[in-house]
Amino acid sequence: MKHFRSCNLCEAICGLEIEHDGQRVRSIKGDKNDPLSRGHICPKAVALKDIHEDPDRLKHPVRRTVGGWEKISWRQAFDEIESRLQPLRRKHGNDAVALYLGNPTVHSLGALTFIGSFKKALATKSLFAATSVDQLPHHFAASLMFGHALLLPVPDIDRSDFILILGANPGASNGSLMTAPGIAGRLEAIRKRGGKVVVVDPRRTETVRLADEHLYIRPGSDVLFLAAMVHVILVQGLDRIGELASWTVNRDAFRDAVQAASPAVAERHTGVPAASIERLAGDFARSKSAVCYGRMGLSTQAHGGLCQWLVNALNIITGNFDRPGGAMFTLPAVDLIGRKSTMGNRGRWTSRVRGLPEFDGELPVSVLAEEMLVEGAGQIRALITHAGNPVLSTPNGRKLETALQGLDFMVSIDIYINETTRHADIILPPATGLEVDHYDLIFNMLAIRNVAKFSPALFVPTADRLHDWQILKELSRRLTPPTDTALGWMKHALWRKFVSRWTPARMLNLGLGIGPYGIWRSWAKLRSGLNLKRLKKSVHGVDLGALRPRAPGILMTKNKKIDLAPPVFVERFREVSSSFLSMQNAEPGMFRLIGRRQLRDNNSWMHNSERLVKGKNRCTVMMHPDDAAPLGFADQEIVRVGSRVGAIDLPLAISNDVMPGVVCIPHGYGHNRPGTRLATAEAHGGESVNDITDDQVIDELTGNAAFSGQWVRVSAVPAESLERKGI
Ligand SMILES: Nc1nc2c(c(=O)[nH]1)N[C@H]1C(S)=C(S)[C@@H](COP(=O)(O)OP(=O)(O)OC[C@H]3O[C@@H](n4cnc5c(=O)[nH]c(N)nc54)[C@H](O)[C@@H]3O)O[C@H]1N2
Ligand SMILES: Nc1nc2c(c(=O)[nH]1)N[C@H]1C(S)=C(S)[C@@H](COP(=O)(O)OP(=O)(O)OC[C@H]3O[C@@H](n4cnc5c(=O)[nH]c(N)nc54)[C@H](O)[C@@H]3O)O[C@H]1N2
Ligand code: SF4
Ligand SMILES: [Mo]
Repeated sequence: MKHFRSCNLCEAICGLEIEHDGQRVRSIKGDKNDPLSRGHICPKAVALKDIHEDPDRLKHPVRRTVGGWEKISWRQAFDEIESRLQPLRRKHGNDAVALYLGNPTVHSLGALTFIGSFKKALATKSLFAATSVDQLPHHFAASLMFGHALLLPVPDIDRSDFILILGANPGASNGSLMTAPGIAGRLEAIRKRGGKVVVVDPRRTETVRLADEHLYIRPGSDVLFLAAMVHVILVQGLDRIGELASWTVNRDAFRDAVQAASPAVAERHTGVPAASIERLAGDFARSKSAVCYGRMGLSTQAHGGLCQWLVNALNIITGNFDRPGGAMFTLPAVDLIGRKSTMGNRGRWTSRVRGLPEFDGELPVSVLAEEMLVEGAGQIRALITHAGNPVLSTPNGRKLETALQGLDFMVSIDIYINETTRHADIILPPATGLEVDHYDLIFNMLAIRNVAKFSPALFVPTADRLHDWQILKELSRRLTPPTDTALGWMKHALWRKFVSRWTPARMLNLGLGIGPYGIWRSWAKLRSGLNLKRLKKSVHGVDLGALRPRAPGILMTKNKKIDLAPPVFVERFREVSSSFLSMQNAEPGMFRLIGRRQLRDNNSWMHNSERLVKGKNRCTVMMHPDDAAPLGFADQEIVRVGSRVGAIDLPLAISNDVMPGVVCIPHGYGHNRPGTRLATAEAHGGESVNDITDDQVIDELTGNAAFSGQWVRVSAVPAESLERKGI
């Protein structure tokens, strides 16, 4: 039998064609009829089968006891959570219970439809997410420039003649904040139609192999490169803002802000030759259409916020914003952007210990550990994690690990006992993967074409299993703060009457129905518009067309205009440009650290699939031969990489593909810590790079973790420690 669905493991949402016999998966292939992915998949898709069959995956709640994990019933689990958390909240306040939302949360329809009410029930200001180790600067820039954190422009690569890629490696990651399955073919198509693909990256990546040109850049210095690009364009009069002019404000202030950022200044700090910057700026501005795209490597660095501001600005001043071939907004079938601007959602409260401001309700996860460890009023005493593994994925993971051990209570909603959840008192495992209905609420909003697809569950979980939304709903019900006001009572009654009957399918049906293509949109649409029933009929998904210009109507700033120079950015840029750190005085043995996503990894959690981890050890330190030689290092030798917060020992991979002065280590490894229950992953342990990334090193503007460009020291491993490890 054949089953069609989309893969929800990464942002590419590839269409899958699954052969099965009702019990087991026989094969997983790309669905050629999926309007977006047209048959593309990557090796991870097949691992959906492995996750489904994984004996280490949890299927029932477990409780940690001195004697080990014990199976408990859902009832027992919910009772215990309620009886532990409610008194704690009464005594210490709601903020004493923190919530951390990990990456798969945004890949789950069930979680997304019920996480909002769960957050409301918890009513905590101690809210954290993978956002602040990831795309926070994009939201920050979108909020200040366009009026809403979710107004994220997507590169319209299928119609572009020039793509400038900074700090992204879609060749391995399959794209991010740009849902574009089969990226290699799309980049090739740009080149075939006479266009150009340029990559700026401290490493010669998989994407570089698909590009016309690659420029090395010193990690963390992109802000000056981007500023020099716009500087050249403005000084040489190459800007052609065109009709955008009538709804873009503060253009003079923007011009003033980048006035001093000449290519010569940029060269000194970035290592990119001034002549290359000038040439590139000219090519970009003169191209029929062009788009600048900057992702992880650009966001998780000390100036991530400024970088995303300048990326948007570069697209705007060259007239490549909201027009085909440039950076465009989608018109998704379910539109999650409400009518309320998020512009003021910043700094309404601050973290207790370091005083970092919230953004859109979240605090930077870099402060999570200290908020648990530093004693006093307002201290975090309990934690709920949802689909996250912050011990491996947030900076200074060891410190967080220590902090977790000191908590009064911890709950994890997760499918594995891993490096984080092993510290939980109770783990609640939801159905996942092939067992759930799916519709991509988030990534359809970020896709390079407007598409929609519903994936029904392939295997129905047994009656004793729960979905994430059922777990969240029950927790919300039990953890809603007691109320004694009439309004509160009414709300509660309404909840019981209506909300308790909601399911993800009903919510999706409503979202589709009132959405831009929906059945409830107009009388005419009653016949042809979308609702869930109609969407289900198109098993491969529906194509809703290419992206269309949406401004100025879509803008949510007060004056409905784009702010090219929000004062927050201008001021920060002034500070940064006068105090920029260069690499020139690096001592021998000191390097700038960067990360590395690899095709067969998925952050920290898919290493339990033998098919993905087999083969050569991938958790290595990449170093240029010119750096290795004077230090006397040989290829494959185990070296120690250390920072203020810790040290890890890993094999060296000497390679010409990394820039001199830089070392490159993947994240998401480190599974050989005691106490996990991941057979395969443990064997392929590696070390966690976040044992050495510093929680104090952040983008001061946005609070995002600054993984890229942190200083580390690489040295030989003392002989006695090698012996201890049996190496
Ligand atoms: N040094 C460094 N650190 C990084 C990064 C980097 O590039 N370098 N990248 C950062 C980025 S971009 C991200 S997004 C974060 C990711 O950080 P996290 O989201 O904290 O970590 P993941 O590894 O994605 O862990 C996902 C967890 O979800 C569980 N899970 C999987 N499927 C389901 C499900 O259906 N339901 C539930 N409830 N749980 C599920 C898994 O078992 C796992 O525990 O890491 C960040 N950390
Ligand atoms: N196979 C695989 N795919 C994934 C994931 C995965 O773990 N594995 N994770 C998913 C997730 S959660 C995300 S967020 C996306 C992320 O997807 P991408 O945004 O493509 O992220 P990366 O692949 O980490 O690529 C970041 C690039 O930035 C470069 N870089 C590092 N520092 C700097 C710098 O200072 N300046 C510049 N210019 N470049 C720099 C790195 O060398 C690297 O090539 O991938 C998703 N897809
Ligand atoms: S690229 Fe992403 S969505 Fe596509 S098959 Fe691979 S993991 Fe799944
Ligand atoms: Mo991410």
